[in-house]
Amino acid sequence: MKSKAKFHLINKSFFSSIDFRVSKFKFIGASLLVFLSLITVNCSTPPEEAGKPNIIFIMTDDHTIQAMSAYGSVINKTPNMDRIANTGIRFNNAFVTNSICAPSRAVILTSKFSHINGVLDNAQTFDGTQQTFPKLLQKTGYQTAMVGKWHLKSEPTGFDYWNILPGQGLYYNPDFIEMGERKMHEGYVTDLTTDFALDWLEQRDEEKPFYLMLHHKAPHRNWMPGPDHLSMYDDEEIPMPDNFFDDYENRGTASKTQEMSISEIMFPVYDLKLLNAEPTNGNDEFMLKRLERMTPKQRNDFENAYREKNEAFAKANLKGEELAKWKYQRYIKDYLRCVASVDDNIGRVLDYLEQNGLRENTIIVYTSDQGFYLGEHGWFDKRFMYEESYRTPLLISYPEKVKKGIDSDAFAMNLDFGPTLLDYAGVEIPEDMQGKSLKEILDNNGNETKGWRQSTYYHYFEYPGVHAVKRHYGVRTKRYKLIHFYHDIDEWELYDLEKDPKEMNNVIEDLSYKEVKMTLMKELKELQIQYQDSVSINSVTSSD
Ligand code: SGN
Ligand code: CA
Repeated sequence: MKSKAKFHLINKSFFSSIDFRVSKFKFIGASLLVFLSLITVNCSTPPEEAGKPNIIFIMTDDHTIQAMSAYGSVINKTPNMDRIANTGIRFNNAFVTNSICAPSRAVILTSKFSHINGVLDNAQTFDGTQQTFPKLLQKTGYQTAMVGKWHLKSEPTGFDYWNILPGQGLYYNPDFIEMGERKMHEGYVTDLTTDFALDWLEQRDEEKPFYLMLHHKAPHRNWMPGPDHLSMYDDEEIPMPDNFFDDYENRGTASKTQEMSISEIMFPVYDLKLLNAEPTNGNDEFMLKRLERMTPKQRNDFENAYREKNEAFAKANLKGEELAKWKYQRYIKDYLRCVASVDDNIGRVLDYLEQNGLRENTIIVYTSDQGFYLGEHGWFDKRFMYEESYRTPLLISYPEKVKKGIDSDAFAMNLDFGPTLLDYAGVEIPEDMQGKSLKEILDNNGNETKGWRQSTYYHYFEYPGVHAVKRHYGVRTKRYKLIHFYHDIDEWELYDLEKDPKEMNNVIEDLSYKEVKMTLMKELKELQIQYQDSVSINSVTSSD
């Protein structure tokens, strides 16, 4: 207003200087505009204009690509996960470095292999003072939150807000620890985790970009379905993998001595929901305690859902293969029911983003802490470097910058998540991070860029331990996989994934693969040097 008045006061006698004054006014006006727009950028420009995307990192526990329609599942549909895939990229070859929960989480946070970040197995405590990518995002102005399963024993660091499940967490009426304070919440864990994440989004500072880690407990063992999915799949028979009755011929000792067999290892009450069976061990007792923790309605609905089916099972008196098939159906249906609840809740998050105009400028990552066996080789659980548990789902959507509905065969690793998100946030990627930013693959519409990695390295440590999977490390290329099982054995396995995608035939002794074997041994050593995994370099050298 003031400058406008001043402009009208310009006297004719100053005519000669009008041009100068007008341009001066223009200059002042323009400066004012620049100043005002700068203020606007600082105060109310949505993050997209400030160039920083919002990020939601959604991770499930033990969800595998065989149970995702985006990956061609023949056993279920996950329409909301498809919404992420259809608005972004699907990685066809995403792998973990150590297929187990806490280690995988530590790898993701640090972008460093387990032998460097210190979490080799589920028993170790994460050193939260070390560098993590959420800390780096927080330092550059992101508001950060971590909601759901954490499992790293130490308290989360690098988050403005955290609300986590203690340990593995419970499916019904779980405790959560919110910023150090432990409280029980009534409800189903997948719904509650989503509620807390949406509550945090709702109260966030809209002037700043956000980074949210939304970590579901589901579909982890013991696969307790939520109230909305208790009778889903009741009238269906889920197809079984054709190698369910694997006899492990042509494989090594590790496959024969594992304890992950659906037909042999599952506990009657805890895993199979034979709720009136005699408890056989601590897990079964634990399951009965979990029922007591439910509200009368929750318990009633849960018990009713299994009653008739369990009565029919008791009458049938199944034995041998028929019993194994029944166990598979019970297991897979409960697993898929848990997945269905995750999928519904992902839908709630996507709806929230859409309704609040946040979808375009929010990067959504969907992944799991590792893959899982859904009856392949007769197994449940993970740990092995075999395909089903070595792979992990990876979908990334970023409608504003990433082409929709594409896929990529490039080798991605969970080690890459941190560098990728830092890259998108415009934060320098620290040199000691061992992963690579996937942004260059996304920018290249999913096509491999020059010099992109052609092999991945793996190392699993939790042995002796639950499920008895022996320690091993290995290398995978596009066509082959070489694994060394060590510690209390010294056995090598080699698979030709093109001829034998289900890894049923170890060709390590086959002379026609001699050269392949030599090349892979060399590659393995190089990767161990690159990733500084010194313990195993020695063991490779000694058994070479
Ligand atoms: C528990 C489960 C195992 C599972 C580990 C690790 N047993 O010990 O089946 O492999 O967790 O899972 S249970 O009887 O307690 O359910 S992880 O995903 O956390 O690594
Ligand atoms: Ca897991």
